[in-house]
Amino acid sequence: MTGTYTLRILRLQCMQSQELDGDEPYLLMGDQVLWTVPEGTHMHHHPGNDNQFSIVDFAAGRVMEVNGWQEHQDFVRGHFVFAGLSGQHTITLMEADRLTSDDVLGRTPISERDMGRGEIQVEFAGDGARYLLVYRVDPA
Ligand SMILES: [Ca+2]
Repeated sequence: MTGTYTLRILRLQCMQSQELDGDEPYLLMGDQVLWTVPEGTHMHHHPGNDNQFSIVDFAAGRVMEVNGWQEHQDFVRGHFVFAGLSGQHTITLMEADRLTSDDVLGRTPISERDMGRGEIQVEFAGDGARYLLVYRVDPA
């Protein structure tokens, strides 16, 4: 098990938000923050205003809002592609809370065993929320 691989994080979809007005999720690899919901916005399964979106498309840099796809603010192209990884890494979806400690919504291990599986969908269902993370693992 000495191969290296490339992880591409493709999409994050909110199927059920934890909070009525939407969540403040963020993604970690190990303890490194990969992505965090833009300031002042929330993820919600049924966006009702311009501050809410249901899907992040990390490949195209857009989010699904109430009026359809919109540009992801402060998007950095290529930021969600991680080449030359080896061994096992853990992706964690967290949900930030202002008054209490942040919630872990779910975790998934990434390794070279995921190569060649195409788009991998993992459902995170923790603390009353339900999210779908889509990624792929390719040879480095
Ligand atoms: Ca929250």
